[in-house]
Amino acid sequence: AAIEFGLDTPFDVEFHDSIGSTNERARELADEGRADVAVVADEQTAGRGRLDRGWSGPAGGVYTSLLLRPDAPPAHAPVYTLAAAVAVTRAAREAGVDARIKWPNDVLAGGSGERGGKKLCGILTEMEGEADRVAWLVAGIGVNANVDADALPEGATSLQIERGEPVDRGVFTQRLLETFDELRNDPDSILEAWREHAATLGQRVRVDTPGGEIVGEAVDVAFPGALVVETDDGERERVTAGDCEHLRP
Ligand code: BT5
Repeated sequence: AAIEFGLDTPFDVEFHDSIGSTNERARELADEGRADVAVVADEQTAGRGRLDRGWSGPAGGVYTSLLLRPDAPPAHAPVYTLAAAVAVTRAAREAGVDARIKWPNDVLAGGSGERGGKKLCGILTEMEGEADRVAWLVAGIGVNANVDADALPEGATSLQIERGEPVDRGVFTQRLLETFDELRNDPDSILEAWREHAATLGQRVRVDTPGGEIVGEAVDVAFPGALVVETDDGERERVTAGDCEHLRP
């Protein structure tokens, strides 16, 4: 079922009923020299997560990849993941769903509210740099929208499950794109909004980083997207990448 867009969006929207991966399509468009395109699909058959993991893409989702050409150094790429998480969270909240952000790239809802709930959305940001500048950047956003629990992996939820009825995906996607567009050139607002909606801050966390495991309390987020963790010996560490688990206190 096509997603109906009623209004103009800040991006050129390319809609697909079914596609392998919207991130792959956005890369092709990058090679063609395009910018500010949102590839949107109803179903994804070969969706990708981070670290060679997969992403289930049953029909009824909102799978979108935003192709950007920001005037920024490659090191700033993580801030676009934060912006995408904020945009999804705001659009989900406007649809009546109590969504929260889990560092670095998830949006959660429902479940056991205390630790943030189940996975509603995952984000995969990819880019290519040219010397000290981003050539193109793709923010890939997978939202379980009008999808039933039996089409999703364990630990996942959807907007439909949380609301008890389907969401208007046109309105949802429109709001997501608008919010992302408002935030994308304003890192201070991105960080501020991220803190406001974070599930991770204040939690005891274990982060698996390329350099080893870090355990402590997540106390802040820092530009361009690091999690600041206070370890048990009182040190503050900035974690730039890794998988994060919310632990019971
Ligand atoms: C992510 O990876 O969460 C990033 C997912 C990005 C998907 C979007 S869809 C549009 C664009 N095009 C793409 O091809 N990709 C992007 P990661 O943090 O590695 O989490 C992946 C894990 O989430 C999997 O190993 C599963 O455990 C779980 N998972 C898979 N599908 C899911 C779903 N639909 N809902 C919730 N969890 C899921």
